[in-house]
Amino acid sequence: MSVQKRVAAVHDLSCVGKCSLTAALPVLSAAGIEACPVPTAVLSTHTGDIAGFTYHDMTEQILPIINHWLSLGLTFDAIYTGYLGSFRQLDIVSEVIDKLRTPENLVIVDPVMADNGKLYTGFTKDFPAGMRALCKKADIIVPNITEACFLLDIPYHHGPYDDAFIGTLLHGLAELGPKQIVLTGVYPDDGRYGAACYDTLTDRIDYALTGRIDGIYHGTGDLFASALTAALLNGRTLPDAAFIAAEFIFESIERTKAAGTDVRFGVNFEAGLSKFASLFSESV
Ligand code: PXL
Repeated sequence: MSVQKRVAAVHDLSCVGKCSLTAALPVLSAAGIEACPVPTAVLSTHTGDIAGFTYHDMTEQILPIINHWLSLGLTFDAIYTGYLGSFRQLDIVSEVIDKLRTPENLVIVDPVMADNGKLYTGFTKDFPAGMRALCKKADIIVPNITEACFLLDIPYHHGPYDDAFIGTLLHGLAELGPKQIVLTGVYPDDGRYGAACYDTLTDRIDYALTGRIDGIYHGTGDLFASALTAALLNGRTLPDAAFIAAEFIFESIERTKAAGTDVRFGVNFEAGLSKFASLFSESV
């Protein structure tokens, strides 16, 4: 048995909605990884299409949490960041990366800020420029198409997306600095949906596609990035990890669509966790 992997997961805690930490922690745990949360904020729900959510900022706690961990001599196999609510948090999380980074560990930045052509509630037009700076520090970034367009300051359009457009986004994002990019929300036609991966070392683009189910399903970007991180830390290649994550999300959406539940409250990924865990049962 190998030494258990440990991840610092820097996201908000939306108590209802199955996104950010409530997605990251169970998915990483199911894959045998110790997931250590750094909550950036505590909300009653996520902010998408839900009025009246509460929001408690946790900015002042972030560096004290990290400093305590460092004083204990803890090390992390990955630093995985998601939803950050302010420019100050972007600066602080950049400092967190500097503090926790080692020559061996992986820095995965999910530049959570937008979807379906629009910035999320509460994000200002200048936020993508700040997020661009954080992406420079990442080994891997996991934007959706809308976030990619905001990061590159190019106009968003609905899909289907051809290879040329996907290639332009992936190459543009690589110029920001990360070594690997996994672009989500990619669909070459109405029947297929998933991600496109670009590895700057091999200069290869690989697609990880499943079937396509119409609709907007909250939290699936966070679930995808969490499953990707879990698979990578279990030694999978980038395209294999992207495919594992794409299939995990597709099956979660399929289940949710069949159940007919309110999609604002997230997808049923929990029923897929034991299958997901079984993919890694030999490596943990
Ligand atoms: O799923 C991304 C996300 C994360 N955290 C919060 C959000 C959203 C998307 O709306 O509101 C608080």
